[in-house]
Amino acid sequence: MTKSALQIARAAYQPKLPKALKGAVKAVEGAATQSVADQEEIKKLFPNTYGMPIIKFESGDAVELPAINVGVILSGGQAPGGHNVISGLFDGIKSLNGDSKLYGFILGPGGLVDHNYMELTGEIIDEYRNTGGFDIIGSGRTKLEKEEQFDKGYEILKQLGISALVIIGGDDSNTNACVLAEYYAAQKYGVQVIGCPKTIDGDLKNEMIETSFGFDTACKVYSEVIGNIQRDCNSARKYWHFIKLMGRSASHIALECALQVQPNVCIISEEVEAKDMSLDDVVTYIAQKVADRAAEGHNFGTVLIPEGLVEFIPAMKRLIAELNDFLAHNAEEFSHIKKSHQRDYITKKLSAENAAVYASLPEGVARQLTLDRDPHGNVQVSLIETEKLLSEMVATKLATWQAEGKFTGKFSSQHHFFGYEGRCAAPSNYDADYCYSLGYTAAMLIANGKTGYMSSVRNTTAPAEEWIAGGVPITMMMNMERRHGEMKPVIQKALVKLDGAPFKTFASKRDQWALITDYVYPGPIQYFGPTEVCDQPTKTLLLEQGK
Ligand code: FBP
Repeated sequence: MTKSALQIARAAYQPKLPKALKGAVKAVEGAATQSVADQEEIKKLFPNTYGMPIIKFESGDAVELPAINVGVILSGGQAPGGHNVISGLFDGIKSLNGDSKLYGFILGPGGLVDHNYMELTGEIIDEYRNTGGFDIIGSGRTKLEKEEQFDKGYEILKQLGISALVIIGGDDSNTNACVLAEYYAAQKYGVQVIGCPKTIDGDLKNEMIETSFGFDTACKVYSEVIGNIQRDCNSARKYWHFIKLMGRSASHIALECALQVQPNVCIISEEVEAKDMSLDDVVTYIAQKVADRAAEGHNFGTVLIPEGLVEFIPAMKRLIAELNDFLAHNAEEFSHIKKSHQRDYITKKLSAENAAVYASLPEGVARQLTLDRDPHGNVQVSLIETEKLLSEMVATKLATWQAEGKFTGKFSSQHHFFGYEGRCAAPSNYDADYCYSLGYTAAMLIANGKTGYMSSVRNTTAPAEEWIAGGVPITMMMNMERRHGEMKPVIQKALVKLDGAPFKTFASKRDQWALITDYVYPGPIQYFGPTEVCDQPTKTLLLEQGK
């Protein structure tokens, strides 16, 4: 494999670990926990893994432990730092007993079910330390939810002598990890299951999970390129750039990038929903900012749009919910409808209110809403070209205003979608350290016999020495939600809080950023250099922690 100079230098980086993980550890148990909502139902569904205590690791006495075999799965979308979770896990189990072995299941949860695996030796691990991507074993979106899959998985775990499985994934994958942990505990299979919080979207977080890994690096990559676009935009002064940012549900990425680059406009889906805004309200809001800047002689600007926006516009959300339910139950019938008749067919099946909204959508958007779901039943929002939809609608509105004499400027747009560019970036120092610690912590949870836990590393705005490592029962994060037309126990998604410090800071500045040109150009992630340049966490995390 040919390597870049940075790759070679970066391979030698030694991720920082919390002080408590540097030698032998002991697990300190906190009080019993309960789920965030629907306690009775969740307790009934998880009799073996409900109510367990929060775990915190502290320095302890060295104990001789037998060698263990551990399996690891990367699940869902890529996020910078996955390889460091695996190297932390590897180093963790080796620190417990040098004969321990790590097996990786290939291409996500499907690898477990299909018995597709490889042993991850020290040599392989060393090739991937501090690198981006999930290519060490690949990732996939197969949903692990059926007992046949669990049993098929158990066959290979038993064959390889694996007594613990680590699932690195987002909220859906960790929900499945918990269901699997419960099932293996109920069957007394002797296999522990531990989750690790991954997703660039940043929406798997709570009191005990400060952030999901990958969010830090991905936002820094997007902010770098948005900054570059802003400088181009401020040099040519002739384009409005409509920039869609990944984040299929929550707007954390858009908000963090806005805090980093100070764009002219940033839409936050959660606010759109709270204010019950229609698509036309969003378009009018953007068009007004364009008109206001034009009045100052500025016919250029930047607009950040979260990927999941359409699902947060209440009327669209109701439509999508009905479409999800309908398509979940009628997928077979729908697949036989000719493409040219699909729109008519769907319109006839929907309730009157939703049919009217559906009929009003441009052809392309309407079609995208009925395309294949992902295995979790979600609309594939990354396929909806919201940046083009909005800029076209803004252009139409401005043309009307021009005819009425309310707009005298020029409007010319460019479109961008940043998502895949950031998901496999070389992890920032923050993600490199955080991920390594998450993996190492998972090893310690396994050593302490835990199952149904998520690896948790907290206090991460302080120096790594002071980070707090431990575990949090996954059932604690659960509530009941409607999925595929049925009520299911799932981890509650963390959306942008409108009363939280990150949003409030943005809201207090946005009118100023809209009118005057006050762009910030963050530049590329730095891996070597002064700590204030290399080790900064996200603004979101700093603000959430009152820093
Ligand atoms: P995860 O939630 O699995 O981490 O994936 C997040 C994400 O990057 C979203 O931001 C995006 O909508 C989606 O994955 C794209 O999925 P795919 O890689 O399947 O195109």
